[in-house]
Amino acid sequence: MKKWAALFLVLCLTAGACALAEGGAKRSFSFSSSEKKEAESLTSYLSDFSGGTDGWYPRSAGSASLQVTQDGLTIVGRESTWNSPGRDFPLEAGKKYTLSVDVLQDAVDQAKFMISVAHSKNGTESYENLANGTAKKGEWTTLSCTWTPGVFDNYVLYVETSGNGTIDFTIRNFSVELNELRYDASLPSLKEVYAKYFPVGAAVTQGEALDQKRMDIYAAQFAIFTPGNELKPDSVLDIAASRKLAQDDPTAVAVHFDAAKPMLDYCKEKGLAVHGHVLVWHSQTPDVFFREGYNATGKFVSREVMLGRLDNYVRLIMAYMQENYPGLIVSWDVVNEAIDDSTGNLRQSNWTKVVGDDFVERAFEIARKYAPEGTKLYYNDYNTPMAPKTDGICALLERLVAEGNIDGYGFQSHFAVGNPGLSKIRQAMERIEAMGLRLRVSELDITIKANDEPNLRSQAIRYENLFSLYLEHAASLDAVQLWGVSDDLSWLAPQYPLLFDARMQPKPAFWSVVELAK
Ligand code: 9MR
Repeated sequence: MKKWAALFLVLCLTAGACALAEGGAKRSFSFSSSEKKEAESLTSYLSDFSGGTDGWYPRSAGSASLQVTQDGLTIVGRESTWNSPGRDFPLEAGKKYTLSVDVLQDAVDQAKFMISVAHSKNGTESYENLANGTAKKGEWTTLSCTWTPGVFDNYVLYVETSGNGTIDFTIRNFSVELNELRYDASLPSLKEVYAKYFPVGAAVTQGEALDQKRMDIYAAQFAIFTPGNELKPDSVLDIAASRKLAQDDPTAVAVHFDAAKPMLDYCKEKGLAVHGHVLVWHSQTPDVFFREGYNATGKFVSREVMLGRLDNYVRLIMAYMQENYPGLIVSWDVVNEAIDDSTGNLRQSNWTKVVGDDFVERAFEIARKYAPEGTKLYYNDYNTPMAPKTDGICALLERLVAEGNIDGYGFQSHFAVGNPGLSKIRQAMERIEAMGLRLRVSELDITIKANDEPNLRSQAIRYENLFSLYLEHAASLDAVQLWGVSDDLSWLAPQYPLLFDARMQPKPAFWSVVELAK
C-alpha cells in the first residue's frame, strides 16, 4: 500500500468518522462528542448495505418490502410513489448536512428520484423534498444536496420516485455528513512543500471569503488566490451607473468591486497574492455591455465605441486595484475561452460581432497599457490538449506573441481521471513553452464518478501523475492553481474533484500530492 493510502486509512480510523475501509466494507455510524447530545447527534453516516438493511425499513402502507442485494438495497412491491426505503436519523436543527445517495432503476427509460424527509412535531408529520435527480435505465445516478433541518422531534430520510409510479429501484452509498470543518492544523501545507517549485493556489468565491475560519485554513495551504466569479464582468460592471454615464459619453463605463472585496481585503491583510480572473469573456458578461445606451433593446455599438468601453473598463479596474490594493494582483487572465472546441476557430460571440476577430489582441494591448509594470498577462482556456482546439489556441497565442503583450497561457485543466492522457497534456504544455510563453495551471480539478475508495484512489494517482508532470516543468510554471478547495463548494460538487472533502479533511489526493513533493 502506498504511503498516502496508509496515512489516509489511519486518519480515517482515528477520526472515527470515515466510512472507507480496505476490502470494500463501507459502513460507519459515528457521533459527535457534544456533551448534551452525546450519542444522539450524527456527524457522519454511510452505508453500502453490505452488512444488511442497516436500520432501513420500507415506508409503505401495503406490500412494499426491502431486499439486500449485491448492488445495494432494493425496494419491490411499491404501490405509490412515496413507498420508499427510509431510516430514522438523529439530526440536529440548525446544523448543515450534506446528503447523498446513488439510485438505480431498470424499469423505464428514465425516472425522477428524490431524497425526502418526513419529520414530525408534536405528533404532526410533514415532508420536504431535498435532492432531485433523473436516473436513466440501468445507470447509477447520484442525488445530493445540503440541508439544514428545522426544529422537529424526529427525522426520517427516504428515497422516493417523483412520478413513474411504482417501479422497483435500488439505492447504495446513502450518506449523511455534518458540514462542520474538521481541519487538522498539523497537516503539511501544500504551499510550503511546493514552495521551491511553484506557488500552489486556489479559486475562492465570495461566500468562502466571508468565512474567516475557512479562509485561515485556506491561507495555511495556498499561496495565491483567485476569485471564482467576483472579478468577472457580470460582477464588476455597474450597469445602472454605466447607463447614466452613457448619456454623455457612449464609451463611459462604471464599475464596482463589492463581490470581490472580502477576498481582496483578506489577501491584503495576510500578505497573500491574487490572480485576477477575468477581464474579457463571452460568458458572464451582460449583453447590454455591447448595446447602445446599455439598453437591452439598443443596437450593438460600433467597434470604436466598444473598444472605448473596453479601454475604460480595464483602466478603471487597474486604477482601483492600484489605489486600494497596490501590488496585490500579480497577474490577470486577460481573455478567457475565445477558441471554439469543435473548429479551433475563434468562438462567435458579442466580442467577435461588435469588435471583430482581433478582439483578443486588442484586449491584450489595452491590458498591457494599464496593468502595473511586472503584472503577468495570460490567455486562459480549457480542453487545451484536444484537437482541433490545440491548433486553434496555439495559432491565437502566436498572434499574441507577435504583438508582444502576452506573458503566458492559463492551462485550465478541468480533467477526468482517465482523460485526457498524460502524454497529450505534456505535448500541449511543451508546444506552448516552445513559443517562449510562461504556463499557469489555472483551474485544476479532477472529477470522479463516486466518492468511494476505488475512485478516490484513482483520483489520487491522477493528481500525483499530473503534479509529477508539473514538477518536470516547474521552470516554466508560474503557479498551479486548483479550481476550488473543498468538494462541496466546487462547481462540480457531485463529482468530488478537489483535494479536501466537505469538512476540510484531506483526501487521498491531498496526500499523494504532498508525498510527491517531499
Ligand atoms: O466556478 C465558476 C462557477 O461558479 C460559475 O457558475 C461558472 C459560470 O460560468 O464559472 C465557473 O468558473 C469557470 C471559469 O470562470 C472559467 N473556466 C471554467 C470555470 C468552470 O465553469
